[in-house]
Parts: sequence; structure tokens; C-alpha cells
Amino acid sequence: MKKKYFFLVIIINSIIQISCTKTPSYSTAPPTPPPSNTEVTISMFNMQFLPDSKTVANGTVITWKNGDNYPHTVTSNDGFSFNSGTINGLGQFIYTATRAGTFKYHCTIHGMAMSGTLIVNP
Ligand SMILES: [Cu+2]
Repeated sequence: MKKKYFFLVIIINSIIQISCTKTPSYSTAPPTPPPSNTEVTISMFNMQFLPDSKTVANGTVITWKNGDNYPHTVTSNDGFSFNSGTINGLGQFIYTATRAGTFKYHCTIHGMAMSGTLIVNP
């Protein structure tokens, strides 16, 4: 019995990969990532602001958290930049810095003995 051997011809389909090594072109500049430090917290504890001096970038959201079980305020000494009104015990006040400058502030309930400084960089 005669065997026929058929050799299979394997056809290799070459796949040409076109690698895209070019960076995509933007019609406009890619968006600038937001600043990393956009939120900070200042504690109110034992009639003190902690830290009592804080430097932030303009646009930063600052949260003062009252860690005491009695009220405080966060009131800028200039009388107009920010004023929390009464922050009840364990309450908080949120302010977004919109203007560069050095802002001294205090608690109107406990007076200048409870004061702090917020420095807003441009
Ligand atoms: Cu106070």
C-alpha cells in the first residue's frame, strides 16, 4: 500500500504591525493638572488654632474644624475677608482662598488670645 505523504505547506500570514510611536497631536495644549495642595484643614482645639499659622496657594479650600465641644468663630481681623459666624462645638467652617495676602484672624468669642494667621500665596 502506497502512502502518500502530503506535506502541508504552512502559509504564514505576516501581520505587519504598524507601531504608533508618535505622540498624539493636540489641537490645543493638554490641560494643566490642578495644583496638588488644594485642601487643608486647621483644627480648633483647647481654644487654639492648630497650626496657628498656615500658608496656602490661592484657590485652596481651607476647613477649620472645631474639636472643642463649645463654639468658636474664624473671623479675619480686617473685618471683611472672612467670618464664619458661630461654629458650634464639633462643627466646621469652609473657606476658599480667593485673594493673596496675609490674613490674621481670631475667634470673636475668645478674643485675640485665640488667633491665627492665614498666608495666601498668589
Ligand atoms: Cu473661640
